[in-house]
Amino acid sequence: MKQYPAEPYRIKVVETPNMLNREERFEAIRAAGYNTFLLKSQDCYIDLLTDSGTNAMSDRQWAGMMTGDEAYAGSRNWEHLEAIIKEYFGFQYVVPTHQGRGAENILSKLLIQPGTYVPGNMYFTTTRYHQEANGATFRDIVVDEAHDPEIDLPFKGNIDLDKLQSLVDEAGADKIPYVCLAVTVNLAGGQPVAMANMRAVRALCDKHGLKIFYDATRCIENAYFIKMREEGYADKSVREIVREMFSYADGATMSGKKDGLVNMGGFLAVNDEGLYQRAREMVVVFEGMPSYGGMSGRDMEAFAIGIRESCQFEYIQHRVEQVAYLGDKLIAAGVPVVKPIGGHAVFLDARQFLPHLTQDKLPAQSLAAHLYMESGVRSMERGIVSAGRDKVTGANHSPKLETVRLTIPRRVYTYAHMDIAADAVIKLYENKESIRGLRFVYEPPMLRFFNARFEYYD
Ligand code: PLI
Repeated sequence: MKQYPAEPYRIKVVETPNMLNREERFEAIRAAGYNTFLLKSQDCYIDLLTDSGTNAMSDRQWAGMMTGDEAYAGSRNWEHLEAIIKEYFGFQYVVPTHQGRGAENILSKLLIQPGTYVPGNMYFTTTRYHQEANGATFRDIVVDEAHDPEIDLPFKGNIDLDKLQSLVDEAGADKIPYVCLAVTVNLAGGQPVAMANMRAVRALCDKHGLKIFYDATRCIENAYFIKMREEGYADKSVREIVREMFSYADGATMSGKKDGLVNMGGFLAVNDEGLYQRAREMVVVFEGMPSYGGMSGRDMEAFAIGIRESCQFEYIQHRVEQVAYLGDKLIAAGVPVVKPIGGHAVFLDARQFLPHLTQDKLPAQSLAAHLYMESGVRSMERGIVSAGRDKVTGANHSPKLETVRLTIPRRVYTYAHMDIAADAVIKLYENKESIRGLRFVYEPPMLRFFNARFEYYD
């Protein structure tokens, strides 16, 4: 039997959530319009909504927070964070932002002209929003296999070079402000990109004079997969792998709230001095001074320490293997999930889970609501609701992947929590016929999944 690594930490502070009974949970989700985003945190026994900003920080990070220099300008914590980012990622210039989407906003505003195309290895909600809000069309250039939950490949987040070449042929390189390469690919299931693919994308982009910006949000998890799966990397440290990954990029946006092991923070890093100057000018409009960008001094200190901790092998091994533990349990019970299990979450395949519901009945949204009702485990829809509407035609995007994401916060839960979550899903799977479809009663125009409300069909 596979051995899963024990927690490489001791628990020093605990938080006690409410444990609502079934009736109370039914009332809570009804009041939330059957949208798990609108539940109260206190009402969720095991909160697997997201791994974003939900990390438990270490004693060293908390100690670092006490050294927060909250000056309006020139905070020493920024100097620390900037130095760490340059050292670990290898970029020459860094602009801090309050979180990932702050960096996406600045990058998109600076580089995108209306009528252009931004190719990427699958969309992410906020990333695509900023690209499209600035007049670009997003083009999905991830390998086809990423859209198939059944196909089990080690690097399902790879870019399909032929798709990228086709876009260059069709639109022209001058209509592509940059290629967006995400490590890992969140909505494909947390799937990694191989180093060989990054190298090949770089070579193709060099041929056409294209820039590449990484979405570095879960890059440490990606590096761990490279170490474990890609030939030639077993003896390299996670830190060395991270450094090589980013050597193929012109810059990166990062949400520190995931692999940065903090609750808030982000950055935009670039190598082009002119672009950096323009980003510094823009950050003061949207985020704050270039020495804090929306973060407090203490946040920046915790972020600097978090980046270092995230590259420790014992930490990242446990993090990824704990996610695999939950996924392996579900697979063993025959529950349909996206394969292979990715770095940050287990994605239930709602199409197969609820074959009696067509996609317009919002099966993943309904499954997430039911999982909460039955168990107090909060998850998130990642299907048609999250995908939103086409910005030109207004029609729903209909992603092939209709999923519910069980996202594991870092250093927060134990294997026993994973057991409870797995048992709840398995029980639901045994009673799946009783799950009905949902419809919108309130649909916000942008990023609708956050605030939408639903009701059940009779
Ligand atoms: O939530 P932000 O603004 O710090 O980061 C935005 C963001 C960018 N890229 C990727 C791949 C993400 O996953 C991401 C945020 N993800 C969230 C909130 C999530 O729940 O997955």
